[in-house]
Parts: sequence; C-alpha cells; structure tokens
Amino acid sequence: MKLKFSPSMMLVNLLELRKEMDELTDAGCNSFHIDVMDGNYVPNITLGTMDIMAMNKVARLPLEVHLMVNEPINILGIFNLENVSTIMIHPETCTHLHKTVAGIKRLNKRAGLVLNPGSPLVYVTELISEIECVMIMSVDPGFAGQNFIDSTYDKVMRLKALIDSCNKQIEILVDGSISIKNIKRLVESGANGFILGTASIFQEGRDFKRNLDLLIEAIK
Ligand code: S6P
Ligand code: MG
Repeated sequence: MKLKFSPSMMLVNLLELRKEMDELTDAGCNSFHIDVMDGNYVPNITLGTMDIMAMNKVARLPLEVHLMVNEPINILGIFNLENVSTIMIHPETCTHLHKTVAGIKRLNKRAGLVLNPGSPLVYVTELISEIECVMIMSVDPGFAGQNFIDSTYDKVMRLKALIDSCNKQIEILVDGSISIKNIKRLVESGANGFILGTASIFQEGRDFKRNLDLLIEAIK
C-alpha cells in the first residue's frame, strides 16, 4: 500500500487557512486530518462545524475526520460534505458501535476505528468486513505536542498480522508525535498512513515541503 501523509488541521493557522492548505497540498501531503473534540470524551475542543465547512470549500485533497466525541452517531450528518472521504471513531465512545459504523457507510464515507494506547485490538476483529482503516493512537488523544508511546510499534505489528490473517486490505494509520525518529520503524512494523503535527510538518519555520521531504528521507 502506498504511504499516506496527513497533516493535523488543528495546527493550521486559521487566519491563513487557504494559503496553508494549498502549501500542504503542494508539499505532497495526501489528505487533511480533521480532529474534532467535544470537551467531554477528551478535555479539549478543536475544530467545529464552521471550520470544517470552510475547509471543505477550499480543499484539493480529501478530508479525513477523526471524531473524539461521545456518541458520534448523533453528529455524523455534519460530515456529509463533498470532500469528506473518511470518518474515524473511537469504539469506546459508541453505545452501539456496529450501528455507528453503519451510519458512516450510509453517508458513503470510508469508516475507520481509532484505538487508544489502552484499547484492545479485538474491536477490529468484530468489524473487519465493515471498515476501510484502523488508526492506532501513539499518544492519548486530546492534544498535540505529546510524547510518542513506544508500545505503538508492537501494536501496529499485531494489527498488521491480524489484518493479513483475514486477507483484508485495510489501511493502518498512526496518530501522535510522528517524527523522523519513529517513522522508519513504524513503516517496518506495517503502518502506511501518518498524521503529521508539531513533531514533523508543523515544526518551527513551517516549511511544509522541507519538513515532509525530511520525513520521507528518514524512511529510506
Ligand atoms: C490528538 C490528535 C492528533 C494530533 C496530532 C498532532 O488527540 O488526534 O491528530 O493533532 O497527533 O501531532 P503531534 O506531532 O503534535 O503529536
Ligand atoms: Mg487525530
């Protein structure tokens, strides 16, 4: 599977939204990662309806939504936008996980499960025929700029083995503190998509092209 690089849009400068989205696109990114938080499931609030509608208007790449909200089934309709390709949810936020995934599919979006460092892989086994991607959190969700959790490598390897044993083509994404220090080992472990934030593409200077090139170079 081709590697995919997705900048975390909670780190974009909203005053320069269109300019930065164009720069990220021209730098070679593959999609935009949209962190939606409710101040309840996680103690933070980031991008909301109006931001996402603005991004939908100017995006030249797909928008991939990461919902960190309790009972996402209640707000799925907000993301029924042309450029939203994917909606990812945390299993423990859903009273009825299968029904929530079915709600995403009904919008004709790709569905993904997101697993926290403490969440078990077994959710994937139950829904393997319904989902297009799984995202492993390499930090506890809620904030940018945290430290990478080392047990992520092993979890990615176990997830890859599980997906392969079922003969499925499911994307494996990793979210949290992705950098030149960990990306090579993550690729070797089986990951193919990376959420980029303060540890990589939004590093000081915000030279997106240079920062992405450095990351790709670190994989070689
Ligand atoms: C965290 C969120 C992530 C972060 C991203 C930031 O709850 O889901 O998408 O925005 O990980 O990257 P970094 O390099 O600052 O950790
Ligand atoms: Mg995220």
